[in-house]
Amino acid sequence: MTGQPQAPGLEAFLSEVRSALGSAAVLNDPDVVSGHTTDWTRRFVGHSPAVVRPRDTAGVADTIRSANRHGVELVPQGGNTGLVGGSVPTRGEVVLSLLGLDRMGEPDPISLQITCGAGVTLGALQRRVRAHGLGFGVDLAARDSCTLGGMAATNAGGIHLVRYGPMRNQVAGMEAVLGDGSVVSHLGGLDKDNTGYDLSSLLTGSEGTLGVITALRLRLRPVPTHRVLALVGCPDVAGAVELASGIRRGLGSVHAIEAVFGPAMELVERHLGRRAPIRAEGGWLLVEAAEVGRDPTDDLAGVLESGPDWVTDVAVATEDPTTTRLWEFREKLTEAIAVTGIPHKFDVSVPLPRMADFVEEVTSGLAGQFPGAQVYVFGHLGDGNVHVNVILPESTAVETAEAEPGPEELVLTLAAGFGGSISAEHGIGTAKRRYLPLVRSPEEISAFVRLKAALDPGGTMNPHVLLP
Ligand code: FAD
Ligand code: 2HG
Ligand code: ZN
Repeated sequence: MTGQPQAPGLEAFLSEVRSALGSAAVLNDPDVVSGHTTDWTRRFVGHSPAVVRPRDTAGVADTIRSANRHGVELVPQGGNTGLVGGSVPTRGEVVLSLLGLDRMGEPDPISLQITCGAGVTLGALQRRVRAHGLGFGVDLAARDSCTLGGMAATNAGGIHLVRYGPMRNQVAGMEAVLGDGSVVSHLGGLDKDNTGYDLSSLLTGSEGTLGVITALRLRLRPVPTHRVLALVGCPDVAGAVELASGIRRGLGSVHAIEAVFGPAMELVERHLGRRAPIRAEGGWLLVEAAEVGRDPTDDLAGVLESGPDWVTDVAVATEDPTTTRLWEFREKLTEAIAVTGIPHKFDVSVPLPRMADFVEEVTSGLAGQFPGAQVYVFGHLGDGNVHVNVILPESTAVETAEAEPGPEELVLTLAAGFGGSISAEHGIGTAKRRYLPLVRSPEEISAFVRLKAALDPGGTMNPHVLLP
């Protein structure tokens, strides 16, 4: 806990919230609060006087209105699996935990939709709809902790984006409490509805800066009955890109195109205690095809056979546990990095034709500027999105990204210079807010500021996140 001043109205706020929500909704035992003040990577360690945990939308609205009255800043938090420091109170804000909003409706087999509270985890949703032969379009390794509200707030991507798009494409309706305390609800789930501004889309990806998402109407997908996964060894990044592009062009049932490059594979192999079934010079591509009622194995084999001549070494899986064990060489990377050190994480996207040059320049640039740094590159190659993780020889925990400026300048400037984005999926958070002007014009940032002022006039909601 640092000596930063707390809002003068803090005690009045907490007492008002206790009266409105019940005293059990305000947690201030330091041991409990500390569980909410460090991010998943352990890089961002904040502090907070209390965690407020409402159980319904009215409780969220009461909390936000009271925070406005007393000048208290709030950090919305779901599963706290975000990777850019956006869900932790880096400046002593009160944490508004949404985990209590965990009600889940029944899946509607006609519209293929479901309504869920924002605090429902992705894993709980997957389990609920699976019994009905349905699945969800976004899947990611943090599934048992991350919440649907947090995923919408970050517009999460994940491993099936190449098939179903990001979280925004799954949202058919939303209920939210805006920063001024007003409740906006549009949960009808109509696929066609051109009646003005799309507030659900605006709040998706807003990282808790405009309001709190309290419930979601979500699109569901039929669970593929047939899946086939191939691990392909590639000579280099350019080869992996060439193959990924051929698969995007030629495989209608494509379900995932993921890549793991050199040292990242060695790291995850050490972490898992086993080696990938095939060796490769430069990298590995994991390609999944999936369909309902039809086996896409021959289609996948066909597209690989008509690919580059060097495609010779391929490991294939069609059933668990082999499929899961193969996926782990990609999915367990974040965990493998976390046990190795405190990383600086980047989730950049670059136009695919320039990807190989970007990976070459970023790895050689990092080696030159940060001797001894461990650099791991992997990601959603089919989407033009790679994750660059950098563990500096002496990485430390910090309150704000400014306290330990590391490779951000190099990696983000390079990505922007290649015509890419400084965030393809995790968002800007506190980690990258200084760098937003690299990819957004002054006019765009000014529009962002005016939107925030309109929906959150008191500057209550995550005021130190996203905007520079
Ligand atoms: P939190 O971390 O609690 O919050 C994230 C942001 O959303 C914060 O700014 C917070 O203030 C805001 N927020 C949270 N809930 C709400 C709400 N109800 N209303 C308004 N704002 C809210 N991301 C990807 O995109 N693709 C991946 O493949 C992926 N894989 C991951 C794998 C691992 C192992 C981990 C740890 C993380 C991964 N992530 C990935 C990152 C992360 O963004 C997602 O896990 C998820 O979107 C965050 O959900 P959460 O509930 O934990 O949100
Ligand atoms: C993934 O794709 C996640 O696995 C996390 O987005 C990436 O650990 C990372 O950098
Ligand atoms: Zn990712």
